[in-house]
Amino acid sequence: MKLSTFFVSSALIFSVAVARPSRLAERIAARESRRSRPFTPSDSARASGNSTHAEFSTNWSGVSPPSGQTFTTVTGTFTVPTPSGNGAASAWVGIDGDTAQQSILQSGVDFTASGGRVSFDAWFEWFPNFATDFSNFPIAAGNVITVTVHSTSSTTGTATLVNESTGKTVTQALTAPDSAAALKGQNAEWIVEDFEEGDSLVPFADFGTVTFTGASASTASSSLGPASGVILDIEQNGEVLTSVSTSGSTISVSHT
Ligand SMILES: *[C@@H]1O[C@H](CO)[C@@H](O)[C@H](O)[C@H]1NC(C)=O
Ligand SMILES: *[C@@H]1O[C@H](CO)[C@@H](O)[C@H](O)[C@H]1NC(C)=O
Ligand SMILES: CC(=O)N[C@H]1CO[C@H](CO)[C@@H](O)[C@@H]1O
Repeated sequence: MKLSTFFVSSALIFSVAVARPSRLAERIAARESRRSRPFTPSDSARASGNSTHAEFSTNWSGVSPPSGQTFTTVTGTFTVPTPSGNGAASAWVGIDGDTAQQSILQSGVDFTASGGRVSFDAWFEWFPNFATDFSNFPIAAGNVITVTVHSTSSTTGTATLVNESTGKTVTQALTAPDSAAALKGQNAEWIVEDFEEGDSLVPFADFGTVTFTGASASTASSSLGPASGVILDIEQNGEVLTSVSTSGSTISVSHT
C-alpha cells in the first residue's frame, strides 16, 4: 500500500474510533478498519489437538501446509457461498500468517449477511495494514474465483483474483508496510476467517461450506497440497464452529 493511502487509512480509523457504527451493515460498509490478523492458536484447544482437529483459534479455520520450506506462492479456487443469519466471514489465501512475526500477504473475498441482504467484497492486504477492496470486481454468490498471492521478494508481492466463469482478472502489486512485516515464507494457508472490524471480531456468519479446489502452495522448487497440512478450526466460547477436511488438492471448510 502506498504511504499516502496509509495516512488516509489512519485518518479514517480515527473517525471510526470516535463514532463506531454499531449495526453490522454499517460496520461492514465502513470497512476502513477491516483486517485479518496473524494466527494464534488457543491454548485450551491445542491441548486437545489430534490429527482430525489439530489446532483451534477464535479466528481461523482451514489448512496450513507443513512449515520448513520457503513459500512464495499460494493459490486455490472456491465458489463464493451465500452467507445466512447476521454476520460475515472471509475466504482467503496467504503467506506467513502462522508465524511469530507480524506479517501476512493475503487476498480473498468477504461475504456478509445482514437484515436479509447479502454483500461481498474482494480484497488484498499486507498485515499490519488494513485490507483494501479491489474496485471493479463485483462479486456475487456462485462466482467461481481463483485467488493467488505471490511474493516477488520479502517486501514485494502480488494478489490476483480470476473469475473462472469469464477469465476476468484483477491483480494488485503490494509492498510490505515496514521492514518488520517482511515475509519469510515460513508458511502458507487456505483460510475461512472470522475477521476483525474496528478491533472486534464480526459475528461469524453461517456460510455453509467453502471448498477450495486446486489448493497448492509453492516454493522456488516444488509445490505442496493440503494433504499433510495442519488443520485449523474456529472455537469460540468453548464451541467448535467449523469442520475442515482435505482430499487431494481439495479443502472443505464447513460451518457446523
Ligand atoms: C479430536 O478433536 C476433536 C475436537 O476436540 C474431537 O471432537 C475429536 O473427538 C477428537 N478425536 C480424537 C480421536 O480424539
Ligand atoms: C464472474 O462471472 C459471472 C458469470 O459471467 C458474472 O455473473 C459475475 O459478475 C463475474 N464476477 C466477477 C467478479 O467478475
Ligand atoms: C477481536 C479478537 O478477538 N481478535 C483476535 C483474533 O485472533 C487473533 C489471533 O488468534 C487474536 O490475537 C485477536 O485478539
